[in-house]
Amino acid sequence: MSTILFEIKNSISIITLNRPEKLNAFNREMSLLLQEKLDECKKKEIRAVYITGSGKAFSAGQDLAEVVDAEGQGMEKIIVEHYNPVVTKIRKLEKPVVAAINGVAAGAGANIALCCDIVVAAASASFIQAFSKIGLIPDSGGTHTLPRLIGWQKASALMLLGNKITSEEAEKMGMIYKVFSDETFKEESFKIAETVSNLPTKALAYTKQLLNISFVNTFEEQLQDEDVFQQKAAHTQDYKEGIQAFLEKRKPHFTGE
Ligand code: T3D
Repeated sequence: MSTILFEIKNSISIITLNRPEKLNAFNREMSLLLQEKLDECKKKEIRAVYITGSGKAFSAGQDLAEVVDAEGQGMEKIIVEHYNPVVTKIRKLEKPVVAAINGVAAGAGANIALCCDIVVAAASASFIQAFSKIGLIPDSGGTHTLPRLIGWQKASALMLLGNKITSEEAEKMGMIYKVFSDETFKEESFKIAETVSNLPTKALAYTKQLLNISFVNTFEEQLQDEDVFQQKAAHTQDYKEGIQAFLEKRKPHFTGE
């Protein structure tokens, strides 16, 4: 069985982290395969990405058995070749990425989830910045992403203490978008992917790019960048369709063009 399952349903690529017996902990093979699959999502026909885990976890982060293996990768390779490319590819992908957190998300597993565009979780899921428990610092962009999501103080406490929080707590503090009951989670989380896959893909990509730079830009710089991207959006077919559909009082049919 592959460590990453990949399926395309309509225009949505479904990526499933698939080492359930290890709580979908990342070994080298899984990290590299995830990168490969994220690259495949650049294809024009893909208009949304849905990432989840198989079994009871989303991901327990780095496979800790692999790091003590004498034949395994050193820390430098793990960060530079496994995690940094994954989170960079997700942030740069010009498609919305929905993370559907079905169970525990720990360490790099949590921070990969949190860099996705829309993060939803099952009621029984949980999040842990597990790094401090094993003498590491939070990686996979966590020290950048988490304070921006929930504020410096809460991020600091979660990262230093390494406490497990429930998905409800994560939702309350703004770490994730929504929690669904375990019974409806699969269906509801996938509906979000379906919804975004039918929206104007290019406008969503431009929005994502603006969000990527919004915390480093000054207000004036951001206004200039909004102008640039709005001009681009205004030249898309989907913009024409959006206006036409509004004037004709019908539902728009966006194609991603
Ligand atoms: O060098 C580097 O490490 C650099 C990279 C850093 C990136 C990182 O992600 S560092 C953080 C790594 N992750 C962790 O520290 C989390 C470790 N896991 C846990 O704390 C707990 O397993 C969980 C809180 C995630 C879940 O707890 P629980 O009680 O639901 O499950 P469990 O019984 O602990 O785990 C079930 C099995 O999965 C168990 O195997 P077994 O005994 O049934 O054969 C356990 O050993 C295995 N497992 C869980 N997490 C990992 C793992 N195996 C390898 N690596 C793991 N990360």
